Amino acid sequence: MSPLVSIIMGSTSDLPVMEKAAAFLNEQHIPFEMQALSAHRTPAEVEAFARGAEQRGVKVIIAAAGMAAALPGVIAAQTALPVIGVPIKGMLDGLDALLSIVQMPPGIPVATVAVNGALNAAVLSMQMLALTDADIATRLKYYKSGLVQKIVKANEELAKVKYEWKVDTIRGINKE
Ligand code: RP5
Repeated sequence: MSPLVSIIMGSTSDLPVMEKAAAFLNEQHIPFEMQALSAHRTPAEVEAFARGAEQRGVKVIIAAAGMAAALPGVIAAQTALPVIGVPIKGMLDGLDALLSIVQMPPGIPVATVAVNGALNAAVLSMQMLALTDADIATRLKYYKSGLVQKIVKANEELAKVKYEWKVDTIRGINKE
């Protein structure tokens, strides 16, 4: 089984955040790999990874880093695969990593998710894979319909909350 998604992180200190991406891909039965590589500490290994990923069958790269987060951009500069960047909250509430990852020069995009947005990175990678894989597309539809059910349930719970001045509404319309 060769990995379709590659999760790369700058350090194992990023793992508590990136575990959410791994758990989601695992639940969705999407083969993935996970390794630590650093644009600053292991530049040669980052280059070898980025240049070889497509040939190994990887379709999407999720790259996470904190602080002066060069990793996603450096990978994107060396592959035609889509790269999803996850800014890790370390210093400065993650703003340093967010800006480092999102502010890429024209021609070398990194699809940047929220600070610590590992789950969304994994969902976005699934959406990319679903474009060309019917089984993954079916599982993605099921996952998305689960999100609808979550809000349906939330509204059932909120309907039970009673206040003297609370008017019962359905989607912003007064219930008769
Ligand atoms: C970044 O520096 C890593 O992605 C990590 O978020 C941060 C700190 O790394 P460690 O000093 O914990 O290894 O490159």
